[in-house]
Formats: sequence, C-alpha cells, structure tokens
Amino acid sequence: MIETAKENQSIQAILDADISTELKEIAGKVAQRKRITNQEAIYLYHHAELSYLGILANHIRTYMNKNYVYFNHNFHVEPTNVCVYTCSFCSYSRLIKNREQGWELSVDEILNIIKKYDEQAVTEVHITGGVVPKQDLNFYKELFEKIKQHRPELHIKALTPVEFHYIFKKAKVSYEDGLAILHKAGLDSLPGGGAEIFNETIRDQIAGGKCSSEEWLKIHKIWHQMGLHSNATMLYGHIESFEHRVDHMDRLRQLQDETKGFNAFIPLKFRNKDNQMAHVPEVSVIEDLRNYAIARIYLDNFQHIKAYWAMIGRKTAQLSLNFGADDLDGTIDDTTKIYSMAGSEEQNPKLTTQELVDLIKAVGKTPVERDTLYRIVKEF
Ligand code: V47
Ligand code: SF4
Repeated sequence: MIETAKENQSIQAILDADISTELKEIAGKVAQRKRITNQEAIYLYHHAELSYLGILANHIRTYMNKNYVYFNHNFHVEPTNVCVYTCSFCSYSRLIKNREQGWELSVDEILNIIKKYDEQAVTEVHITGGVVPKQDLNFYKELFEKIKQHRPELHIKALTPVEFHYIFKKAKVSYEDGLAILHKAGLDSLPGGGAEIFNETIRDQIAGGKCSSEEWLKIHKIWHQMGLHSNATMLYGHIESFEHRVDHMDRLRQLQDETKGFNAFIPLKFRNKDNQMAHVPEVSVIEDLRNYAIARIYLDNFQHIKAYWAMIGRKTAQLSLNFGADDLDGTIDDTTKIYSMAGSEEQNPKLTTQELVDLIKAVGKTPVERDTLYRIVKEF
C-alpha cells in the first residue's frame, strides 16, 4: 500500500509538471489504467525523458506485479549451433558447409546433459539452437519423450517458429498437427525467440529466409488456442526505427488480446560482436531502459516484462527493475552461448539462487522464485 501511494504521488507530480500536453495526456491515461495508442508510443520513443518513463513504468509494474521480481531455476541446452539460415545479427551459428566448426548433439548426448541436473532443483529446461536437417520432427519427438520418461516434472520450454516452420515443412505436416505431436511428446511451452523484428523489410535484411512474421504469429496463435503458453521477444537496437518497434509490439498486443497466451515480453538488445552487423553500433544503457519502460507502458495485456540478465548483464538488469521489468529469467548455468558469443558482459552466465536474490534485494525489490507458468515456488 505504501508503495502504491508513493507511485500515485509520482504520477501526480508528472501531471503537475511543466511538460508537453502529449506527455501529460499519456501520464493521465496511465494513471487511469487506460491503453496508449501506437502514435503515443512512438511519441514516447522520440520525446520522453528517462525519468518520466521510469515513473510511469514503475507505476504500472507496481500495480501489476507489486514489488515482486520473478526468477526461476532453469538451464539451457543448445542441440546445435550449425544452421541452415544466415541471420546477419547471429554470432553463434556456423554454416552447414562449415559444420565441423560447430556442434550437433544426438538425442543421447542431450539426455546426458539433462541427467547432469538430476540432483538439482531446476524446474525448466530451455532448448533452442540452430536449424539442421538431422534434427527433425522425429528427433525432437524422441528427445521430448525421453526427457519426460527420465524426469516427468521437468518443464520443457523449447523451439521457436523458426525451427517449427522448417521441421514441419520437411515432415509434410501442418502447424496444427506438428505442434500437437510435439505437445504429446512432452513439449510444455514455447520460448519467445525467432521474432526478431516483424517489419517485413527489416526482417528480410537481417533474417531473410526464415519463417515470416505472419508465420511466427500464426504458430504462437495455434499454440495458444491449444490452451498453452509462450513468450515473445523483440530484437532491438540495430537497423530498425522506433516505428518498427511499436509495430512489432502492436502485432503482439493484438494477438494477446485474442488469445491471452503470452506469459512474458522479452526485449533483446542487439549485440554486435563477431557477426555480419559488427559495424552497427550497440545502443546505450539509457536506450535499453527507455525501451523496457515503453514496453511496460504499451503492452498493457502482458503480465510480465523480462530483463534477460545473461544478455544485458546483471547491472543493467538490476536497473531495469525500476523501469518496468519484473522478471530476470533464471539461474541459467553456463550452457547458453548465444550471447557470450555476441559480446555480452556475461561470458559464463551462471548465478546461484543466493546471488540472484541478493541482486534483487539490493534494489529494494522482493525476489520470488516461480515456475515457467509464474506459479510461485518461494518468496524470499
Ligand atoms: O531469436 C541472436 C536473439 C534469440 C543475437 O522465452 C541476439 O524465456 C542480440 O529468444 N544480439 C534467442 N540478440 C533467445 C531467446 C530467449 C532468450 C531468453 C529467454 C527466452 C524466453 C528467449 O536471441 C534469437 C535472437 O533474437 N539473438 N543473436 C545478438 N547478436
Ligand atoms: Fe540460425 Fe537462429 Fe542464428 Fe538465425 S539466429 S542463424 S535461425 S541460429
């Protein structure tokens, strides 16, 4: 209650301040819990100061998620870093023709990785990587079945429309049938990857050849209609404009209105090390925080905004908690290479529970361990 009163006072201070009519109107909408328009979001990107955005985003995150900061106990498995696609922002994949420089794990090799966590209290395994012909529908069906046989309660969050589109086409099955087969085999939810940026012109330039924006949204829609959940990401800070970011979030907000199937929105900051877009400068931390805040203000139907600490680093992740983010992803372990290879501050991303809890408490928030579906496991 004290927190909410403080937030209301801050909003009131904005309404009384000497700022543009547009910014006052947007603050008024936030105070009344009304939705902002695309034009207003674009206005925020162009004109709003960080402190203004912070107050609004924090107001919303407080009434939506109290003072809580969620995290889970998870680990990543990347079945391959070889890929038939050549996204220009990707530092991680190796071309099929250079496949000896990469790794391609078998079902049993992946199971052996899973078994290493047998004694640990992890609740989720996150499985994604490159796209290769050998890792097809049957491969993933067998993998998920074997994981569930070994550890039924482990939540499998795996694959994105990029993989689905490729493997279902190869197996000549519809999206509906393919998703049903994998769900039956043990797939529990979908991570948010592969969304990149939905604007078709930019998508073609940076991620040409892989599933289209329409296909990405269609696959998530079908998954949601099966009563299941997923996340959504947005790759920002490269060659897209603010208008493209709002267009991206608009398409997600519309789908969420229809299905309510998204758990979290995860802005992913473009990192420029060792990829074909190395000449594109990375955006500043201020821009990261502004982006988190505008996402929180705009996406009124997304319960959670996730700051993926392994990508932005733990210090920016801590800051983001005052700019709308309420989730830090998980303890992760050092099994994901996608960001360390792209130049993230976190070269071996791994945090113990205590480290995560301390990091959250240091900024005055309440750490809450959750499962993948945001059911509370433990409040610290
Ligand atoms: O789709 C690849 C991004 C994504 C770079 O759902 C890059 O809980 C920045 O989606 N700079 C995969 N980003 C990761 C992902 C994810 C991560 C954490 C949690 C969840 C979740 C999902 O990583 C790709 C792409 O957008 N990416 N290369 C790069 N150089
Ligand atoms: Fe392949 Fe994904 Fe990298 Fe694109 S981002 S090249 S689809 S691994």
